[in-house]
Amino acid sequence: MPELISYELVQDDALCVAVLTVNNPPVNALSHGIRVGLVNTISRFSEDAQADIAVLVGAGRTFVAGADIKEFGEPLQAPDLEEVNAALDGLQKPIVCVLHGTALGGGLELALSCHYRVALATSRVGLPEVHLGLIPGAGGTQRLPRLTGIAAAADIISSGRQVPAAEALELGIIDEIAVGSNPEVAGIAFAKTLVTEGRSLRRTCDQTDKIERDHENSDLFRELIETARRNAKGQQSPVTSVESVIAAASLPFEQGLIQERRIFDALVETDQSKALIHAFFAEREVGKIPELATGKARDLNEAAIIGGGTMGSGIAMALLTAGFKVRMLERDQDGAERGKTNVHSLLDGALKRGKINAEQHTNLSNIAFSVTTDVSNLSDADIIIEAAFEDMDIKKTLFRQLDAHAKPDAILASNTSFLDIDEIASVTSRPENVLGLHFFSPAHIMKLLEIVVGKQTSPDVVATGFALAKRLKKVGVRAGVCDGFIGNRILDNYLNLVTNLVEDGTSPYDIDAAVTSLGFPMGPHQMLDLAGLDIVYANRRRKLAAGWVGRYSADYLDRITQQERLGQKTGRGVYIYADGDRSGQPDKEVISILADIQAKKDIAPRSLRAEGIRKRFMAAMINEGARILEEGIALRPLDIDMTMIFGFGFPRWRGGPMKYADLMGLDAVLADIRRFEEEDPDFWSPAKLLVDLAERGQNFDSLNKPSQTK
Ligand code: T1G
Repeated sequence: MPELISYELVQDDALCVAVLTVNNPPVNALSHGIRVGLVNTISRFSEDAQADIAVLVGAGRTFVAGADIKEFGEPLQAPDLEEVNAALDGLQKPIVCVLHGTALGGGLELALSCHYRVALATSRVGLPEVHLGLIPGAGGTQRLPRLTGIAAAADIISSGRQVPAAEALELGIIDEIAVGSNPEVAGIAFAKTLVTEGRSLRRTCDQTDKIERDHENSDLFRELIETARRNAKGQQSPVTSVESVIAAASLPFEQGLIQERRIFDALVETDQSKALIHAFFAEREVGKIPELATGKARDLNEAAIIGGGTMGSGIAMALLTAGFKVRMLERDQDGAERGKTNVHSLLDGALKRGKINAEQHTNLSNIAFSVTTDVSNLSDADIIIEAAFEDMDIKKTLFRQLDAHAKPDAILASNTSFLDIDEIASVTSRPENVLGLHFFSPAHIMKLLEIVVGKQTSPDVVATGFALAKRLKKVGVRAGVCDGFIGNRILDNYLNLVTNLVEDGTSPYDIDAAVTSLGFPMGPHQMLDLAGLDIVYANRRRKLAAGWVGRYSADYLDRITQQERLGQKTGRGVYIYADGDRSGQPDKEVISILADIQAKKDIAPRSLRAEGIRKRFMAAMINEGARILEEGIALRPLDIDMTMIFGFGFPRWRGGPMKYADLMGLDAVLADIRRFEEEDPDFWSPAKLLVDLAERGQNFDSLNKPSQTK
């Protein structure tokens, strides 16, 4: 087993350089063994009379990318990272750190404790601990502001963003951008320059001119806190991270470290941090599905899209920017022109925002993308994604045609948001090559991609779906076949709840306010107005025609929709949208429509307070999620969490509905549902899985077993 930290003396002319290399693939995470190795090799360098100067580098694709998150929640084994950094601070000989790849979190903190920092041109640095509900816990909030000043440090730490090398140089985080791509060579070259120029130790903790400059700037501090609070949208650690940075301007270094560690230790215990760490690992685990054990992803280069409407053009855009050649089929010339215009306007927007350059814009618009009305022109496509009207007969007709013209191993996918993939596959000669690829609008922006696996879909095709998601930089989630798969099924369920609560007397505007207070970007009625009330109206009509079971209480939405008030696109829906105002104002007419309906149905309106709305809203999602798990539509609870976070605005710092349930305690969730069941037994029967887990004292996370495909 290679050494975790290697120590090698390199003689370069008169200079003897100790090269310390961190070797812990894949990202050189600072596990306990690495921390022990670092303390030992730092002390070895200190005592090695031969070594004039040291260079610290990471082996493999990146310098240290942070503490080992897998160790969180375990008892901390000494030395902790701050002890390693203190050992660096204690050195009497200079040490240079070379950054490459992504030097993040504890990795950057380690580098900040070295005397000098050199970065390869393509490297990026950052302190992303807030994405885990934490703050830097090994001096980052005290050392970074000493190099950059308070404002830049607050921005970098509270946003958790990655800083490109050029900006890091400008801010004073690094001293030089190295030429070439070999960290050790770059480090030795820089070390030689240091010695030639007679530059010696330069401890970061001793650099105080920038924090002294900011010392009394209370206006700046207030503004930094307010900015962090506004951007955090209810998450705690971005705000406390700024408080820790600001403390660097007034506290001596050692006291600043103590305060930082106190804040860090408190945050580790919070539900927000547990939820965010869950989301971090779930986002990587969700792509590990059983089919990968046998399935082999096919090469995809040429894609075809059926339909040039909003979804079809969004999917085409996602494929084009991921390097695919894309041919769009529309039924006639007008449709083809419309589809072409839609895609070209998306490309123009990307050019305007600097996402693509002029050359890419020309190539994508005129070479990579084309439209046709002749289905025989799709015979070269490796994958064909149908994004036509949501009608089963239309889809079946299309899939018969595609099956007749597509090449034998072409994959045929439907972007349907709820229709039965098995029924669609049944009209083709290749059901093993058929699956659902459910994109979310706007398809070139939303990260969620539900990969709907039919009874006969082959493992190769499933594996190809996940490889496509990765290539599109989306989060692929495996879903079984049912009405609405995972996300829309949960959405349907909580919209049902919402319309029940509104008809029973809770204002739609109170519902939205309560839901946004949970951390959602918008409430259900704001979301309906954005999507278009006609979309869900059609869905309700379809379900009523199919024999909807349960209480129907969306009359108020039907009445609004039937008045052609479809939401933002018509300037009026549940809310009124004055010109250009996308936030919307409550509409008295909606309240009178509700009063009229309640009078007609002899309902004595009973309004819920915010807490009652929040509890019901979350419990509905958890209960339907448990049913989706019971039926095997979702593989694991984490798949449901990823779906709701990446497709439906569930706040990441709550971890998704199933993690939220675990943090609440399944007993408490079940008690809520039993109470609600007394009010409305129709809607609130608790899922059997939830009851079983609660009775066994287990939680949903116990079902997130490590993937079968390591
Ligand atoms: N600890 C443990 N495992 C990690 C890890 C980490 N910090 N980072 C990545 N992995 C695993 C990951 O789970 C996956 O495992 C594999 O490495 C490849 O990752 C004291 C307390 C570095 C940008 O938050 O942002 O330092 O699935 O698929 O797309 O103040 O990983 O293969 O089994 O993401 O190339 C701060 C988190 C920690 C960085 C690479 N650092 N990592 O992205 O690969 S807290 C972070 C990332 C901290 C200090 C505090 C990304 C990446 P598997 P990947 P990638």
